[in-house]
Amino acid sequence: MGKLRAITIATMPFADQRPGTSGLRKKVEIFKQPNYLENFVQSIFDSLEGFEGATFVLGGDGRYYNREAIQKILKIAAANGVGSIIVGQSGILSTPAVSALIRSLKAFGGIVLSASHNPGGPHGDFGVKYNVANGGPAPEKTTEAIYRRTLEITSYRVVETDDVDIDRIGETTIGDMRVAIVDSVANYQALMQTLFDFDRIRDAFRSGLTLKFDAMSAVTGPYARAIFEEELGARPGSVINATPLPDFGGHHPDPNLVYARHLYDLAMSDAAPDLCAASDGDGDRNLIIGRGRFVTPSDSLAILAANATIAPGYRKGVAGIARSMPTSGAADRVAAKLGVPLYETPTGWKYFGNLLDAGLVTICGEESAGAGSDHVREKDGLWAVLFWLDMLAARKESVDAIVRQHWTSYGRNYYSRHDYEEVASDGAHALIDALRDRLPTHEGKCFGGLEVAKADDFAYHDPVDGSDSLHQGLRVMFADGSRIVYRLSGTGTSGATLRVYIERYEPDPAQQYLETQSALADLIALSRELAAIERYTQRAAPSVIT
Ligand code: VG1
Ligand code: CO
Repeated sequence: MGKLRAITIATMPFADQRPGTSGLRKKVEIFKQPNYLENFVQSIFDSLEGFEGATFVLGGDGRYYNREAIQKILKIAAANGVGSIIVGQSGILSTPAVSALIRSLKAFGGIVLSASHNPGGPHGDFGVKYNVANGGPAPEKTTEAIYRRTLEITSYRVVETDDVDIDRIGETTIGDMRVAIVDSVANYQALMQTLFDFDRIRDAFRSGLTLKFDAMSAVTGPYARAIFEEELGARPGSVINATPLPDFGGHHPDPNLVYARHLYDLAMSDAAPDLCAASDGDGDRNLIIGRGRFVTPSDSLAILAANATIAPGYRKGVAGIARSMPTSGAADRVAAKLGVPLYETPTGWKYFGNLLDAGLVTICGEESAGAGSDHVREKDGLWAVLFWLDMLAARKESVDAIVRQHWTSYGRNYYSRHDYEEVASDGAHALIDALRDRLPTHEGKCFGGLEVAKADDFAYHDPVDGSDSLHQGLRVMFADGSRIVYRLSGTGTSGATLRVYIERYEPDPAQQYLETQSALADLIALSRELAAIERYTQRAAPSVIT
């Protein structure tokens, strides 16, 4: 039994602790400041009510500072009257696995330690996110309450005691709090078995289906090994970079065409397996590339929704589909054909939670490589890969054939995101402010033959709890269905990142096989001109194109 102490926070005020799109993300150096993490964690407990004696889940993606943070959080939790904490072995839990555990255990909430797809290591990023009882990220009103508390608290409570051995599965106590170290994979794996036809996928692997999954030295390695190789029989070596490393082996664990270029190159080569896939730092994103065919996340969402009844978990069909506003309209066409509602939400997974809880939607996704369903309340990288594997096994067709058939039936939404990373914050905000002011004057005008049908600052009214979220991105929508969207990232940790989303709908099958950037060339040029991007950011071209 350790000693309970209240420690005065002497080093206030800290750098801003307002959570962004996905929790609090900062440089490791900032998190390591004395009392910084403690301040935020105490603020979480101060903002919650009625959790005394309750169960929480705790784990992270294994990045640098994960282990230290876990020890600190355990001691603060014990001092605040938490009943039990369930911790993934060695501190490892993917974001969807935390969500699944919270739901299975009917826990009060959970804490996810990750900065997702941002680089790790001593000079990389760290992050803390609080998830609520439905397994999803805390809603805005909770994160705002936590933030307000970080500004006023003066001390935190902690039990002074030895560190817990988090590498050994088993139970111990800190003060009156039970600490259970559990297998990081088992609960999640059992959930996946209920959703997909594992026998069918196993047969497909036995008959020669090939997979290359890159865990990017991040959290999904142990999950992917256990599920793809050990349980489903994918050839040994199908999973690469499978050991979670504190600095992700120096890689940027963002599974996109820039940071997972080698997978793209493999998929386009003669040695291509049937499916190349990857996930990000914390396991909630997915990259899907078939032999000779990259699947955009927006298309992947639409295709999964259109084929949902193939998988045992979705045999009854989907109640509705939700997508974040910047995600392409491909899913809208599927929803229309299925006769189910389509919800358009702001960027960030937390907005899907209410829709899923209320049973209004079954499948949701974002253009940023996130897809998921009502099985958890986070996006889920391995779930998406398993869904594609099950679809390949059931349809016995290639990824390319499935995508081409989809475009023939529904039309193709050419889509690309242009990111201007780490630009000066003042310039980026000035760009958005100026554009917002000009938006109404654009309506009805023509730019290079394209007529602006509508231009607005996206606002979302939550149909379940009635809350409103304003200023969620500037949209310029053209009469032919094309669209340009501008917003600032809420997950970056240095300067500002301007994201520009460009989309054009092509119903004509003869025009569906252009190279994406060429197909969008006019709109891309217009996106720069309309917002005077170079003038405000001093950048003539984006730093990342996906
Ligand atoms: C980005 C993506 C967004 C995603 C968020 C968290 O946010 O655009 O779609 O939900 O990251 O993803 P932003 O504000 O930087 O655009 V994860 O995998 O980083 O938790
Ligand atoms: Co992530």
